[in-house]
Amino acid sequence: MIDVYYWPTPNGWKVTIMLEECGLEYRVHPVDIGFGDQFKAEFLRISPNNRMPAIVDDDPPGGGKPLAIFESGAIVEYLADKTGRFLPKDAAGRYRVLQWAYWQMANLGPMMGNANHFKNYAKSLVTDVAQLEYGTKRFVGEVDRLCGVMDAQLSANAWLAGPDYSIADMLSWPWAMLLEKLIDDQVWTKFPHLKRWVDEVGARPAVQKGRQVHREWGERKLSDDEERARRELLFNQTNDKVRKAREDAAQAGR
Ligand SMILES: N[C@@H](CCC(=O)N[C@@H](CS)C(=O)NCC(=O)O)C(=O)O
Repeated sequence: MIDVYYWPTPNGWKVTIMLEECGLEYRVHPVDIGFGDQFKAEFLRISPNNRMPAIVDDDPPGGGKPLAIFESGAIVEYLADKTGRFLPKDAAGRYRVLQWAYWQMANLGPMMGNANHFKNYAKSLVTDVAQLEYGTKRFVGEVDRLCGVMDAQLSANAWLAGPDYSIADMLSWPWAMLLEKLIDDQVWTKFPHLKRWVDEVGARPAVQKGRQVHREWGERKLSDDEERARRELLFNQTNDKVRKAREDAAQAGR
C-alpha cells in the first residue's frame, strides 16, 4: 500500500494522476497547508522541506523498510521505476522523458507559482507598485517563454517528451491546465499546440480521476480571518519562523 500525503494542488495531482494511471492502491492523508499540517513533526520526518506531496511505500522494490519520498518529480519517477510504466527503459528514451520531467520541476512549476503569486496575491501584500510590476513582468514573461517552448515541442510531437505519453506529461499537465485561469486568458489562442495537448491529457480517465481526489478540501470557503492566517503562513516563511514551527510541533509531540 502507498500512503500519500496530499492536498489538492497541482503538485499533489501529479502523484494521484500517476497512481491512477498505474492502477496502484493508495491511501490519502490530508496535509492542509493553509493550516500548518506541513509543520507537524510526523510529516516533517517524511518531508523535511515542509511541502507536500510525499509518499510512504510499505512495499518498495527489493523489499526492506517502508520507503518515504518527497518532491513530486522524485515520487513520480519512483512510481515509474516501480511499475515499469510511462518511463522508457532504454537510455535514450529514459533521458528524453527525464529531461522534460526535470524541465517541469525546475521551470514551469516554480515560474507559474511565482507568476500566480505576483498576479493574484501580491496586491494585498506589497504596497510598492514598482515592485509589484517588476515581479509580475519577470515571472509572467518567463511563463510566456515556457509556453512557447512547450508549444514548439508539441507542434512536432504528440506528447511532451516525444511519441509516447509519459511522466513528463503527468508532471506538466496539472500546472499547464491552469495557465488560462491563473496567468493569461489569451494563452490558448497564442499557443494552439499547447491547447491541443492540454485537452488530450485532460481527457484521459486516470487524469480526471487523479485531479478529483478530495477536490472538496481545496474548495472550502475560508472566512476572512482564515484567509489572512493562510497567507501569513504560506507567504511569509522565514528560516526563524519555520524553525520555530518545527520546534513547537516536536514539543507538542505532533
Ligand atoms: N517542488 C515541490 C513543490 C511542492 C510545493 O510547493 N508544495 C506546496 C503546495 S503545491 C506546499 O506544500 N506548500 C506548503 C508551504 O508552502 O508551506 C514538489 O514538486 O513536490
